[in-house]
Amino acid sequence: NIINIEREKQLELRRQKTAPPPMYKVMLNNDDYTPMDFVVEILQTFFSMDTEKANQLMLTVHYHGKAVCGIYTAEIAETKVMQVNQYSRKHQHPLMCTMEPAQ
Ligand code: TYC
Repeated sequence: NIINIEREKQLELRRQKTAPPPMYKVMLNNDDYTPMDFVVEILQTFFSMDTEKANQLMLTVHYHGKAVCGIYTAEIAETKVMQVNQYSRKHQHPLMCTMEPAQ
């Protein structure tokens, strides 16, 4: 019946509106040239990590090739990637920050 169909449409719209947005991992990638101290500075500045957490994550990247710095909505992840890569280029380091879907 028409009432139930309309009610189901409403419920489906509400489900879509309240669905969590897609999330993205922001990754730091290893390279042979970027100084360790600069990577630690990046993690403190752009990802609000304390010294110990930043050093840990930097070493994870150094030994394993990459690591997740944080998980964000698309817009925030894109901004982090841009800011980190711009800041690295400005200081003439090849450090690469990238993003990928979290799920
Ligand atoms: N491998 C770099 C070195 O030995 C350090 C480094 C760590 C570079 C993490 C990039 O994302 C990175 N100086």
